[in-house]
Amino acid sequence: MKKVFSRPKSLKDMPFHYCPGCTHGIAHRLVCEVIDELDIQGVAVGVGSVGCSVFTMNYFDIDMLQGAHGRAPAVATGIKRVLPDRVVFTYQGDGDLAAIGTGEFIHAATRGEKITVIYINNAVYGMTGGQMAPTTLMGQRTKTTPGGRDKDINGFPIKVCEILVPLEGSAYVARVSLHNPKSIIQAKKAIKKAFTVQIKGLGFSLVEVLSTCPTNWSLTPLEAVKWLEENMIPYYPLGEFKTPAEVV
Ligand SMILES: Cc1ncc(C[n+]2csc(CCOP(=O)(O)OP(=O)(O)O)c2C)c(N)n1
Ligand code: SF4
Repeated sequence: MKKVFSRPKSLKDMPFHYCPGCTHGIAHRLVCEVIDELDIQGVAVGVGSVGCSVFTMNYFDIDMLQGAHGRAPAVATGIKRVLPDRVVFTYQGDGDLAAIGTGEFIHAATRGEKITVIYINNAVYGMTGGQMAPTTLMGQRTKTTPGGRDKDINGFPIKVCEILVPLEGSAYVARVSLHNPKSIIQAKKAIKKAFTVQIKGLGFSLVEVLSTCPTNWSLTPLEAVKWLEENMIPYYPLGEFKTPAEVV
């Protein structure tokens, strides 16, 4: 019988703890498929963040460390400088990366650290119960913006990719989404490119992955992917913002 589905080698046989319809699990699988295809399971080192994805070390069958909240790029920098032959990446939520960790990713990028950041943007703090994140959309209701995000009170949502593009140390910057199969295939291509940029020693790479949080958006899984497509993509346009000539 033809085998049509199997688990990536680098993804442990362990049920995800994520809520139904959460796309963290898809993002995990894509990272592991890329690790397998690039044959880097033995040299890949992941740095987990604090947030719903805090248990990444339970899922990725590679060397994993846990950074303090927001500090994963600093931890990854240390690992990569000591062990330059490793392929080092962080896996961070938007609260982790774009709130408490704002200084970390910007400085890692501007230094041109040869690390890869997988940045999961679900427009909310998932783990702590749905408070506003720096990425929460204008008008979006959260636990701390019950009347909707208001620019006069909360400011504007942060566009991480657009911040990184002008920095000379950033080599590859892309934004992808997980709302349908076509976009998932594109997301995997971007993650593979980001790792390839690191392997070729070309500098800092980041892939922003638009993700769902049906639980804190108070939507069903199906409504959540539609909400992402209709509300997040217009504000966070998809695409490759910066690609080195060496990696087309
Ligand atoms: C120093 C510190 N401040 C605050 C927290 C509380 N905290 C834990 S996870 C989190 C936000 C997580 O949101 P995000 O990074 O968007 O990830 P998600 O849960 O949505 O995947 C916060 C504020 C903490 N653990 N440590
Ligand atoms: S709270 Fe949101 S981000 Fe966290 S596991 Fe549930 S759906 Fe995913």
